[in-house]
Amino acid sequence: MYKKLLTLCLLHTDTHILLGRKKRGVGVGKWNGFGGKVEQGEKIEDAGRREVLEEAGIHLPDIEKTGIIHFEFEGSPEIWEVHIFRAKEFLGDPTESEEMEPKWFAIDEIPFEYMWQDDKFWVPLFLKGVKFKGKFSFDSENRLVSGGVEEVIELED
Ligand code: 8OG
Repeated sequence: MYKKLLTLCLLHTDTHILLGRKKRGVGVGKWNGFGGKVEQGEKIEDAGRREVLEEAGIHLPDIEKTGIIHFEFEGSPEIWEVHIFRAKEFLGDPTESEEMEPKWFAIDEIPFEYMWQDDKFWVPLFLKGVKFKGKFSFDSENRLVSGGVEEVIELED
């Protein structure tokens, strides 16, 4: 098994979260937070900030790690380790990029049916403000097969 490190950042106000509709690549058409692969030698947190700047034109002075989720895909030797961050402060207005079309969603109108299938299990913990860890498995057609998340006290870097 080989581990691929990724980030996912969700901007969050008291009433809304910022999502982007993916315009290309893995998960095209789905609403998601902003993120991607951590580059060689890059700090995970810096990778998250970089992706939000590239994909939505927003600068994040401070982000907080809230979750780590492992994803397995049937037939693939890779485990994707996604580090999930919350940002409550941000500079700039969301701007469409080649990768993402950003939009604010009210917290009670999050479009779970147009998001990755595991999101409905962990986004409520994210919104509750607790830290969490999880693991999900997908089949070869990208359907969720099993998995879950649990609240934790601490997360490693
Ligand atoms: O570089 P690229 O955009 O392809 O990276 C994939 C992004 O999708 C990255 O931010 C991590 C994120 N991501 C997964 N799996 C899942 C998932 O199951 N749910 C959500 N919300 N995001 C995911 O790789």
